[in-house]
Amino acid sequence: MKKTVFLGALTIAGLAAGAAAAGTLDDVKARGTLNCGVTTGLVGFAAPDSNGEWNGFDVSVCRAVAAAALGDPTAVEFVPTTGKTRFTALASGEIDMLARNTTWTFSRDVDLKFEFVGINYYDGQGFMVPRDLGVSSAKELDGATVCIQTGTTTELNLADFFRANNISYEPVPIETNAEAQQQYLAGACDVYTTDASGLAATRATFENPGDHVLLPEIISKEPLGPLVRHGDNEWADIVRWTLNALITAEELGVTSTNIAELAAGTNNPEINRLLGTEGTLGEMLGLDAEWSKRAIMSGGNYGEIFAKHIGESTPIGLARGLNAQWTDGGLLYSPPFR
Ligand SMILES: N[C@@H](CCC(=O)N[C@@H](CS)C(=O)NCC(=O)O)C(=O)O
Repeated sequence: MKKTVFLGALTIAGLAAGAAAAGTLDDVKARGTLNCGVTTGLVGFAAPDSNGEWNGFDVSVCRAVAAAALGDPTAVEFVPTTGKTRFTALASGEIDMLARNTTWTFSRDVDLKFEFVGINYYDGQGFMVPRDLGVSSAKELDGATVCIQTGTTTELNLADFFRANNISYEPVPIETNAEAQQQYLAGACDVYTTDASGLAATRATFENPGDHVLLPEIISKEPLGPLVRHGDNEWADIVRWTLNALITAEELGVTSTNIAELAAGTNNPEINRLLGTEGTLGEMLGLDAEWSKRAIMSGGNYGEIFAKHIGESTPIGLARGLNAQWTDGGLLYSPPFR
């Protein structure tokens, strides 16, 4: 008897915890804005323009989710976070999602209790040095001072790499990319190490980008993607399938230019399901039929977003590489819209 009462109490406690964690979509709708955690500023990925409007590859994911869930890609409150503050901001409920070059790791998922809903950029950690340092490999960096952002995976990878190669370094800990850039250009560190995409984005803002080289070593896997808290699967589904909609749209050739025409109906059933003219996928998510159409219209499909903000025709100049569609030899592969 006692045992039954005890179990009953536990079940109720469990349900209460579940209820407290759930309901992010309702909160977002009641508020009328999505609180999206981004970086403090990394041009190409997330940074305010001269009008104070946030723009970039990661920002586009926030806008797509706002378009899907609220019907308005501008209904986003961008919350700048550092490598250190991002996880508390998400865990505490200050933000509804984090879209900030954050690496999906075991401990962030299991220990910090976050759910990575997918990968929007397959990256790895690299090194940047001034060209006149005359270094051509990271293995030549014995005794170097290294600017490194605290609270990041890159801090741990750096230690591993130097230890494995029997060389030493002196860390110069910094909190934001702006600070890293300043310290590096002032010569406070010989090397700046972070995600290779972050290095390319940072170098692109230098007065003389050609004076700095990215070394050939990529020392880690940094699968970057948006994340939410554990405990609200319905919300996680919305963020996950919004990202998948952007990826699938590129695979199926749905672009910001032809979407209006395709949304009138096509003879490709998956395009029709994606755009809501066939099936009830939107309803299953607790949204309307046009959720993903709005998400894609907010900034284009994945390929359009990549090309506009960080691609080869931008100063950042990143090749698609691993981030090409699986049909083009890359790793981007959305599960089917069915
Ligand atoms: N992917 C790594 C590193 C992420 C990171 O902090 N990147 C820096 C350098 S690219 C950044 O985004 N800085 C922007 C900022 O300081 O707000 C992680 O998840 O720990």
